[in-house]
Amino acid sequence: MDVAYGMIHWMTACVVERTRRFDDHVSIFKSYAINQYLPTIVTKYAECVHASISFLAAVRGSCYTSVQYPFRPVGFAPRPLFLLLSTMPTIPVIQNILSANDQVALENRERFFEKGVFALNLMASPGAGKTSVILATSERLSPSLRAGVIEGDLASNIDADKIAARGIPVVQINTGGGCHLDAPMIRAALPNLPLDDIDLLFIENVGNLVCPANFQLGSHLNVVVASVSEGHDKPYKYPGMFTAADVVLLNKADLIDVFEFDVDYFRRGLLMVNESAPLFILSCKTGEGVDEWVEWLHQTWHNRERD
Ligand SMILES: Nc1nc2c(ncn2[C@@H]2O[C@H](COP(=O)(O)OP(=O)(O)OP(=O)(O)O)[C@@H](O)[C@H]2O)c(=O)[nH]1
Ligand SMILES: [Mg+2]
Repeated sequence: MDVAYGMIHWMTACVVERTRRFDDHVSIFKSYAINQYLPTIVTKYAECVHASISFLAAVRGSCYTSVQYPFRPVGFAPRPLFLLLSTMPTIPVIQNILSANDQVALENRERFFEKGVFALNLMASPGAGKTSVILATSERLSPSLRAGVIEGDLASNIDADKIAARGIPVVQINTGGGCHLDAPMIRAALPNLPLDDIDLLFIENVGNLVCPANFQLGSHLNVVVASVSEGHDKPYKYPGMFTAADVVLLNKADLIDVFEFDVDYFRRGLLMVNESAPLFILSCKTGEGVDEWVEWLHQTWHNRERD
């Protein structure tokens, strides 16, 4: 009996350990899949993992659950209590949040369609140059394209003031600690912009290379701004963000020599996660490369799908 119990104990431990590794794969897969609009599949996949772990833990009488649950009990617990905890449906809540956000994102997209607005979601690390890109781009836009801006920051109006000083309509969203913008925030900001007088809407997301990529805003184009001073390894370390990009701008090209930035290494990392996003190497400080990016933006605007 002891031997049989020992075998079950050992096998359970092995499977749980494998499942934990499996959980890592779930996390990686989830970050890609959410970007590809597949939260439902991910949820089902993760639910299977959750159910397997719960069952094994129930057999063993201890509390093995996924490390991602904040309420995870540790050590041993009475089996009825554990069974109650292990059956709590946590992951579907994530699905609901994402679907609710995506629903509002669709409404935002409809609003943009009604008003003939083409929206860009600019995402980057803090200080990579999002505001500088907006300023440099809007300066070079053809006079027939009128710009507007939504600024997203944790706090302050600093960026909005810079944009307003150029005479561009702008709304500041302060997330009060939130690490990304979401679709309801954009919906709340839109009535404060003269959408009838805007053709291109720049949405500067909160400086962060992780969260913003997971939340649809209703925009047409994801613009990821990397910068030389962050180092050439960012596409390898933050694949989710670069996977979500429709176009990548490598800013601060004037600092390439100073930082011994390996452009080929950066480009290879980008190609590994995203083969389709064009890369523009530019400097908002010197103006180098900005015209090429703006030319591409004009072409993309002309070829845009009227959805
Ligand atoms: N050398 C150099 N500095 C730049 C360039 N572009 C922007 N900067 C500087 O980088 C700093 C940050 O630029 P921002 O445009 O404010 O960056 P941001 O991404 O909007 O920053 P947050 O909104 O704080 O996340 C500023 O001091 C800019 O002057 C560039 O091409 N070269
Ligand atoms: Mg900024």
